[in-house]
Amino acid sequence: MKLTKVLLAAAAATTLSTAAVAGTLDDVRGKGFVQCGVSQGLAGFSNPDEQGNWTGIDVDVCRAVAAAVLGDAGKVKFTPLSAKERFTALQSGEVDVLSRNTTWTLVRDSALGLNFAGVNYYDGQGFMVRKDLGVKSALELDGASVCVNIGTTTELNLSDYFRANSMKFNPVVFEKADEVVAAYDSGRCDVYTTDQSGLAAQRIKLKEPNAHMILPEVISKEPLGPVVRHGDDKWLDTVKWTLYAMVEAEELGVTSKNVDQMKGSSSPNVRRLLGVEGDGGKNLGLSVDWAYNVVKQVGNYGESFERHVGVKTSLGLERGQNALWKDGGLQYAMPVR
Ligand SMILES: N[C@@H](CCC(=O)N[C@@H](CS)C(=O)NCC(=O)O)C(=O)O
Repeated sequence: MKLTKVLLAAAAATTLSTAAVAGTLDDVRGKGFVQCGVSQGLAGFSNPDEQGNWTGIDVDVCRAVAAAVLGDAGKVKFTPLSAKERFTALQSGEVDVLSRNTTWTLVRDSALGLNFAGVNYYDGQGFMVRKDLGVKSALELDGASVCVNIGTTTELNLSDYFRANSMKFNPVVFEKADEVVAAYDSGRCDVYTTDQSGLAAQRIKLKEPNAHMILPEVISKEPLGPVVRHGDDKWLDTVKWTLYAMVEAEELGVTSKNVDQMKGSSSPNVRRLLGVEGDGGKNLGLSVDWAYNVVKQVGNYGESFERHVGVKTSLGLERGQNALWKDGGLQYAMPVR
């Protein structure tokens, strides 16, 4: 009897919470902005300047969603979240979307009640050490102390990797990324481990970036992407197709600079993407120029990548796995038709 009551209460709670968050697309339209969960500051991904203006490829995903839904990429509010806080903030409805270098895993995509809308950066976990440690491979790290963020896949992969290679390590864990970096920089640990893009971003903050090196081993797959709540298919579609629109635009050669001329293109794919032909916007419950607004205001995927993390930025990352599929990479948009 008691158990039945508990189960009924749980079922009611689930129904209620699903109902409360079932219409994020409508909620966002109603309030006039997207509440976007981001990191507490990770260069190239989501980083505030002194005036509190956020930039980065994860920020661009939220700006692109605002452009698609509201016609204005500026209509985004940001909630900085630690790795540990991020999923609760999304589950509770504090944010509409989480766009925060978050790895797509089975547990997060199922048991946590969340859906990943795609991958905006394919990454993998690596290790950084001081050059004067004299180590050339991660396999020489037996007995090392390792600085790591709590609540991340990084922690789990770290322990898998050492166990699989019969090595021991001493974890030095913190909730805030800045604490992890400061601890590593002050010599409290021999090794700093996180996603490779994170190593590139955090290295800039070290007192002597050139005194450190990234070891060759990449020990995991870290497909990073935006996340929404289960039970909200329209919103999932919105975020998913916004990402695809950015990738498709790059593939079709549509950029923020030429998007107006491209509206006059004779290519059926370009015309459909930009709403000159077809019902793409209508089918998503968006305006006819949803993808035009994304490209015009935020840019295509390649533009966003080069602006924030590419070879000309302080992170200096190559496209690598994040090149378009036709250039040997993994970025591939489903057909916009
Ligand atoms: N991709 C991993 C790691 C994500 C993560 O939180 N990494 C740290 C270290 S780079 C971070 O983003 N810190 C930035 C912050 O907390 O502001 C995951 O999803 O668990």
